[in-house]
Amino acid sequence: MYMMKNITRDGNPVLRKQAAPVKFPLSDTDKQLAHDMMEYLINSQNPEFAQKHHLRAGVGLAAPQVGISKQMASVLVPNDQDDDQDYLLKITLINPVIISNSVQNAQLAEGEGCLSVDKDVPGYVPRSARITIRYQDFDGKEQTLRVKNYPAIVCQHEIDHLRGHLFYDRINKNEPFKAESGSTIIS
Ligand code: 4LI
Ligand code: NI
Repeated sequence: MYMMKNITRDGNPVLRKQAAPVKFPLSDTDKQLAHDMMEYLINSQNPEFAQKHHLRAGVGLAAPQVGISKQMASVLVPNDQDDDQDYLLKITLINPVIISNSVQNAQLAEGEGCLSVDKDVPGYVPRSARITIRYQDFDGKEQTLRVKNYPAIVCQHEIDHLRGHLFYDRINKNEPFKAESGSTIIS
């Protein structure tokens, strides 16, 4: 089970590397990795568990964030309501590629946080409002996923991790809260 001590922090070179493609059939180690990343997200979103074990809550976790430079990331976006079982998006992306982006951008009103970045970096992180992702499932089968708004932002943040990018790379240094006209601000 992953804990905060297992999460790599900004400054660790693994976070700046392009991650390697995952090979199929999945090894038992890779299956375990997928399971453990999703488990971290579930645990981190459980208020009692998270408080007891000092887990920082997350909706996405990429393999480089647990020190493994492979193209695998888990996303667990809860529903707006507090239905504990129901998720807006629960997925493990393997070898994901964004194959199309909307022209329209979107950003989180409160900026982005990252389990690997301990300091707050204020500012909008402009991303595509809608994306189409090609990825492989656990069986190695190619899948296509279309997502928009918050889940799309989370997926882009996680895929960035697989390319060695961190969210603050995308914040406008001079005008951190400048939004492109017509872009969506998600709150
Ligand atoms: C508790 C239980 C306010 C500040 C609002 C918390 C269950 C920030 C937002 C959560 C912000 C859950 C989140 C991300 C932001 C901010 C991630 C709380 C966990 C909100 C997820 C990857 C960016 C994702 C919306 C600096 C660790 N997550 N908030 N950004 N939530 N969470 N990101 N932004 N301002 N980061 O952080 O998992 S994409 Cl679900
Ligand atoms: Ni992150």
